[in-house]
Amino acid sequence: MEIRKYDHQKIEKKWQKFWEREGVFKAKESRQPKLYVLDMFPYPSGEGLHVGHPRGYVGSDVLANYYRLNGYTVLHPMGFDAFGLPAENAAIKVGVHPAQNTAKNIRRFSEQLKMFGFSYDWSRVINTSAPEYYRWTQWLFNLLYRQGLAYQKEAYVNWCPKDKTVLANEQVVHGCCERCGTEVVQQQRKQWFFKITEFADELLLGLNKLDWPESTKELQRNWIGRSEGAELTFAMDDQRGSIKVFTTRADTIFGATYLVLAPEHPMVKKIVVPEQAEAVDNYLKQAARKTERERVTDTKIKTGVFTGAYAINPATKKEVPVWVADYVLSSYSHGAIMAVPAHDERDHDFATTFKLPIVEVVESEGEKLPYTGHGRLINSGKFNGRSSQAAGGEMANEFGGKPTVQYRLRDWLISRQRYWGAPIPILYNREERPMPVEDKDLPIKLPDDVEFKPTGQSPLVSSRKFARIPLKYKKQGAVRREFDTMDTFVCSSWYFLRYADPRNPRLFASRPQLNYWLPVDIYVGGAEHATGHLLYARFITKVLHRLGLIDFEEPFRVLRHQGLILGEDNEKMSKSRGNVVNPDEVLEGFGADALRMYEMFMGPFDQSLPWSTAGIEGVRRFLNRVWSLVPQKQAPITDRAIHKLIKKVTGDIEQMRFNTVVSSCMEFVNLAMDRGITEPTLEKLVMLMAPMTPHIAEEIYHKLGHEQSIFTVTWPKFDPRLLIEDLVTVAVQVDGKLRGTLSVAPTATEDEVRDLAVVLPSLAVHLEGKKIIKSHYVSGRIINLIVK
Ligand code: ANZ
Repeated sequence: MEIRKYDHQKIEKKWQKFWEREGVFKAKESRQPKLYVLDMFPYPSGEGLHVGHPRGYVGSDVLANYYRLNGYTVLHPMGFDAFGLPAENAAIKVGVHPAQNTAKNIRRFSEQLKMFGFSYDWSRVINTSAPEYYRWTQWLFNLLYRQGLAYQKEAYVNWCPKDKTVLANEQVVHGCCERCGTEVVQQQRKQWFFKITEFADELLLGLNKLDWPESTKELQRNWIGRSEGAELTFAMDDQRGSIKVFTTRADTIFGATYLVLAPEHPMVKKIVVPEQAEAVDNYLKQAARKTERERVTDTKIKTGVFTGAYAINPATKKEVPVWVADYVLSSYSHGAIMAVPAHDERDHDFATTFKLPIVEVVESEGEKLPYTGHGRLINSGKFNGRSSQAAGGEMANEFGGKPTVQYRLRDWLISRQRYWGAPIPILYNREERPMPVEDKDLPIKLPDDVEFKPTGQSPLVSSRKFARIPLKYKKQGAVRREFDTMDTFVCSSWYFLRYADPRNPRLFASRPQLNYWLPVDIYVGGAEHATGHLLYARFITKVLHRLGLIDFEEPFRVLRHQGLILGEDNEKMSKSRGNVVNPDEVLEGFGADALRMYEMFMGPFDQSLPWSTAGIEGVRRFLNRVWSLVPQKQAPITDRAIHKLIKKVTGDIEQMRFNTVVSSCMEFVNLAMDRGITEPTLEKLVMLMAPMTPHIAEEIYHKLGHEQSIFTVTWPKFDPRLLIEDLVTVAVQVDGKLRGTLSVAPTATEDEVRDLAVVLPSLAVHLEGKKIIKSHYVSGRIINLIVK
C-alpha cells in the first residue's frame, strides 16, 4: 500500500476556521446532561507556551470531545491568570508596562493555543487583570470583609534593606535578595489575611467525598494538620506569670526537663535575666534573618539560648530552665513547648547540643533514645506501670491541662506590596481605621502612572491618579487608599465560577448559570497546586456556599494531574539547560494532530516523561498511514475488529488511559493495511480518533461524503456479539489415542485446555485411577495427556 503524506498545515487551519465559524464548541445549555471540563488556566509568561503546557490541555480536550460525542453538553473554557510578579519584574528591568507586556503575551498564548485545535469555547475567555474581572475579585474581598473573614494583623515579610522592598518567597534565594544579593531580613508589617482556618474542619471533611488523587488529598490533610492534644500551663518559679504549651504527648510530662519559647514569644523579654540579656538579644537578631521554612527544614544542629529563668513542671514540681530556640515556631499554637528530650527527636537533638537532662518516662524496651512510640510509663509517679497511650488524657487533666485541637493551617496572607494585582478595595481614615469601598463603586482601577523602581513602598503610593478619593468617602473621613494589591491566588480562587457566566455585569455569575454548569466535573492540572490554589479554591467555594450564594460545597468533583514533559535528556526543560522544545516548530513540522497524539502516546497521563523526536516522527507516520487507507467493498476481518477497538477506546478514554488508546488504534490500522477496510469501518475509526486528532478525523470524515462536523455525530457503539472470539476444536488424546474433542478460544493456554480436558465425560474411564504426568499441546489443534 502506498503511504501518502497529508498537508497538515492546510487541513488544520481549515478546520480550526470551520469550527470557529460554525460555533461547534460553544457551550450551550440543553436538556442533555452537562459536563464541565476544566484546565488550570496558564500564567501568560513572556516565553510563550512550551510543549509541557499542552499535555494536560490535550488530555482534557480528549475528554471534552469524547463526552460531546456521547451527547453531553460540554463546557470547556480557557483563560489567563494574568496578574503577577514576573510582568512587574520585567517592567522594572526593561521598562515595559506590565499591562502592555501582559496583553502581548496573552495574544501570543491565544494564537498558540488556537493552533492546537483545542475545543475551547473562546467566547468565554477570561483575563484576571481586566477590570471587568477583578471588579468581582474586589467584590469577593468585600464579601469576606463584611463577614469578618478578611482582617488585618501584623506579620513577617521578607525585606531587602538595600532595594527597600518586600520580596516574595520566590525572590529570596538562599536567604538573599534575588536582585542585589543583599541578606534578606524578616520585618513586621500590617497585612491582610483571609480566615481560612475557620474552615479547617470543613476542608478536611470535604476531602472524603472527592474523586481526587489520594496523594493530593493527603497533602491537603497534612497541610491542614489537625492534631488533638492538651494545653498545659507551667508557672514561673518566681510566680511572675506562666507559660502555656501545646502538646500531643501529655503522657510524657514527667520527662519535660526544660521549656522552649519561640524567639518572637512575648515572654522572652519579660523573663530574661540581666546576665543573659545580651546573648538573648543577639540570638533574636540572628533568628530574625531566617525564614520560617529555613527554620523548620534546618539541620539537626539546633541553635538556642538560655533565658536564665525557670518554670515549674506541674507534674514533677521541679524547676525547669526556659530556653529560646528557633525550632519552635511562634505561629503554631502558643509558640512554646515543653521539651521531652527522651521522646522527641528535635528536643533530643537540642538537649544533646546544650547538655540538658534527658529523663526517660516511656519504656523503650531496648530501643535507642529518642523513643517516640508508646509503652509502659516509668519515672512518672503514680502513673508508673500504666500504658502511656491510655493515661495521656488523665494525666493532662490531673496537671491542669485542657484538651485542645490544633491546626497547622494558617490564615491566608493575601496582601502584596506590589503593583500588578487587584487593588484591595479599602480606604483609611486619619486613625488608619479601614473602611471598605462600596460594592457599587467597584472596580477600584489599577492606575497606570506608577513608579516601578523599588522605593520601600507599594508602587501604588506613587500614583497621583490613585491618590484621588471620591468626595463621598472623604466626607466619611477617608484620607488614603490601601496601597497593597491582592495575591494572584485570590484571582484564581474563583475563576472557574466566572466561566459559567463570563460577561455578567451585575453579578460574579448568575445563579441559574452556576446551577447549570457547576461544579466542575473534571479538573486537570499540575500536582504542585495541592496546597495552594486547590485549597484556596475549595475555601472560597465553602465561603460562598455558607453565605447562600451557591448551591455546591466543593468546586472540583474529579481532579487529575498530568505528568511533566522533560527534555530529551530526561531533565526538566529549562532555557539554561538548552533542552526546551518549542511547540511552534513541532506544530509547523508535524502538525497539531501529531503533537496532540504524541503527547498522549508518551506514556501514562500522570507520569513525567522525556520528549522524543523519534516518538513524534513515529506518530506522524501512523497518521500518514491512516490518511492513506482506501476503503474497499469487503473487509470482514476489520469490520469485526473495529468493534473490539470501539470497546477498548471507549473504556480507555473514560479511564484516561490515553496511551493505550493510541497503541490500540495503531494495531488496528496495521491490520487494516493488511486486510483492507470498508467505508463504514473507516468512518468508525476516524470517529474514535476525533477526540485526540480532530483535524485529520474531520477531514477524512468529510471526504467520506459528510457535510456536518464530525463532532455533531454520536460515538460509535460496539456490538457485543461480535466480540466473542471464534472457537477452535481441539482433539484430546490420552497416551496418543483420541478420546474426545473440545471447543476452546484460539488464545487458550495449555493449562486452560488441560483443565477443560480432564473433566470431559468421555475421558473419565481412561483417567480412572491414573495420574497425568505430562501433557503436550499443539496450539488450537491437539492436546495429548500422558498418564501413569
Ligand atoms: C511534648 C512532646 C513530647 C511532644 C513528645 C512531642 C513528642 P503536631 O503533632 O505537629 O501538632 N510543638 C508544639 N507547639 C510547637 C511550636 N509552636 N513549634 C514547634 N513545635 C511545637 O506536633 C505537636 C508537638 O509539637 C507538641 O507535642 C510539641 O511537642 C511540639 F514525646 O510536646 B510535643
